Amino acid sequence: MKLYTFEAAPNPRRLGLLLKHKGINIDTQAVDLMKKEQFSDSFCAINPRSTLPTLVLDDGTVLTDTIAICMYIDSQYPDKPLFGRNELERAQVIGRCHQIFFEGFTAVAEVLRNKGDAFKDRPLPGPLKMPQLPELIERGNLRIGAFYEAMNDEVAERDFLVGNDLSQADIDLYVTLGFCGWVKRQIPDTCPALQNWFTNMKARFGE
Ligand SMILES: N[C@@H](CCC(=O)N[C@@H](CS)C(=O)NCC(=O)O)C(=O)O
Repeated sequence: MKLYTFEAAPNPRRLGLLLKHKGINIDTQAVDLMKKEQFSDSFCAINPRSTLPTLVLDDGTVLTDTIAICMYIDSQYPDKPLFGRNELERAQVIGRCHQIFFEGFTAVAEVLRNKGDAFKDRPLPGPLKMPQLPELIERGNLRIGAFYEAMNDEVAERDFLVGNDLSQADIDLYVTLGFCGWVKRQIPDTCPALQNWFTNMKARFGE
């Protein structure tokens, strides 16, 4: 198995925290997104979508979506499971991960990638060239606000999003809240439960 990643980026971080939690070391090669190495011929030959993380299995199969990679590794290293302890919890974890990605993660990306030269012609990850749409920044910020409120309700009365233990859903929420900082958003004081949850999660990961 070989992992291509760039630790600082948020999708790679979702996987990185899974690996850290489980204490797994995988043969890893860094692909520097700051240097746009994801568009190099050598990496495009591995993953034409030019995104990270990318996992290549020993039989040559390539996985290019974070959730799929996390699920696969979790199944191969079943200690400290992060996708639930039964089928229902598994479905709930995947549901929450999908919600967090769609409602939170893509909202931040909308704000981040629709302005500035760093993402000029690249408002979406990958090789597709498109114009930035600055109108989406305001909407993205509104979506982030709604996401904070929704997640505050979720963690108001429990420590973990699913069941009684840490899951990938918690990791994804933690990473997404950190990603909000990239667009200068902080968890507002109207969401004290979420602030508290984030502080606890930060301590758990020693960050
Ligand atoms: N579908 C992929 C998307 C992953 C993704 O967007 N990764 C970002 C880093 S956080 C990336 O590789 N961006 C490359 C780019 O912006 O060109 C997934 O869910 O893992």
